[in-house]
Amino acid sequence: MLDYQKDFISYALECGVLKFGEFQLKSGRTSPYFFNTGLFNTGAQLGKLGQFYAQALIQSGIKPDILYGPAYKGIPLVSATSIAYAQLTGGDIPFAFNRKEAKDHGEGGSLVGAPLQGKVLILDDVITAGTSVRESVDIIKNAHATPAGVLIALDRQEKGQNDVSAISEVEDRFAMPVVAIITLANIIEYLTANAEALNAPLLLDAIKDYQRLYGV
Ligand code: OMP
Repeated sequence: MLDYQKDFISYALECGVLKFGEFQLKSGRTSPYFFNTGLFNTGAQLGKLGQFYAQALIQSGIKPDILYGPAYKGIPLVSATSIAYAQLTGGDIPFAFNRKEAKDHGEGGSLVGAPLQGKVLILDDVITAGTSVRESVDIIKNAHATPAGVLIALDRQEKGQNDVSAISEVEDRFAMPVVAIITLANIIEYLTANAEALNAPLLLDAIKDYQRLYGV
């Protein structure tokens, strides 16, 4: 695990973004942990979140022409990441996002920001079963641009609709990479290394039980 990944897990714990307990997921699964990026909800926290996304983008080697954030949660993500990327590298990547409802006056349309063209990197929060990526791919293709990858905060490393991982399903179906700042394996490594401080043995048992059911 790289230093920025370790720092990201510490920061997520500090901000209450990574929580342990019993959580009902969008997929209907009951999970012993939950990662809520919406709780990075102050200026300083969003600024730091953008830096973590920008570091993962640099680490991935992907060179997108534009960042795309699906409404609503993707909007602060593309904004914060593009600012952090410019600060870290001096590079300036345009960004765009969609409206949930198309506007029929003024500039019209459902896309806001830079023109959606060239290689588009989708920014999202978490992939569990992979349902939300499909909609973004459709929007990008309808704009005659090319989906070039997905950058997320956490890969939960779970099965998608079949027995393979949701991430591999997305990668195979859309022929593009999915890159995460951290994976569940990183969280397990972190808990194992900080076992005493975090009362981790019980958490690790619950996570391993969950992995036996849904993990890949
Ligand atoms: P899929 O669309 O099934 O991949 O689920 C991803 C969505 O689930 C995210 O965009 C979140 O709305 C939500 N989610 C989290 O934010 N954090 C988690 O740890 C788990 C989920 C989830 O419900 O699976």
